[in-house]
Amino acid sequence: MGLTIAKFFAKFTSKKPSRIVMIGLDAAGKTSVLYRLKLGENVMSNPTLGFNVEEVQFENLKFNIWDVGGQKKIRALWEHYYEGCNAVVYVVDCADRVRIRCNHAEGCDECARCELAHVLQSPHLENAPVLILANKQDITGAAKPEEVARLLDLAELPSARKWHIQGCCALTGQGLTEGFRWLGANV
Ligand SMILES: Nc1nc2c(ncn2[C@@H]2O[C@H](COP(=O)(O)OP(=O)(O)O)[C@@H](O)[C@H]2O)c(=O)[nH]1
Ligand SMILES: [Mg+2]
Repeated sequence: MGLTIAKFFAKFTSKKPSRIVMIGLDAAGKTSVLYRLKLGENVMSNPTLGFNVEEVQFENLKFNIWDVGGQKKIRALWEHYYEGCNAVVYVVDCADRVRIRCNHAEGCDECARCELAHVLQSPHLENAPVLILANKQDITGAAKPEEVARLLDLAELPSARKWHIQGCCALTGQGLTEGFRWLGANV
């Protein structure tokens, strides 16, 4: 995994400063993915903004990570992190089927599907490719990537949006190389 991930990062770090936002519901596995990437120290965790954002800087590349979900009121604050963003990594807990998709006709601000839809409405993210990490594939009964794609309505995204769904396990790192390889090729 190391070499491919290194190549992926080289692609970013050779150019102007890059920004990736990694988001998802709480407990989806964002911090675990980051840890697996072994990018270095968690340089900042800032709860004073009204939400807790992890910031990891690796050479010229900056990762901002936070939990979406149940935070409708502070959504405007996220825009600051979306600005100049080159890519989105959206992490989904595939073992937590109840929270992948709500059954409210009018939507909600708690499930993975509705939150992704909100996030992608940001004008700053208009051209950003989206890597969806269908995490926790090691858990028996977890929804498979194809099913998650359906539950998230990915096929309904505008045709200009580049997206890719990748099954993975953040604990072992399985699938992360493939996922980030796609991202590297599509930024
Ligand atoms: N079985 C399993 N557990 C995972 C996986 N990824 C994360 N977890 C666990 O899920 C919990 C939440 O993970 P964390 O990375 O803190 O989620 P975050 O809130 O999105 O940052 C922790 O107990 C992790 O150990 C995975 O791929 N498989
Ligand atoms: Mg976390």
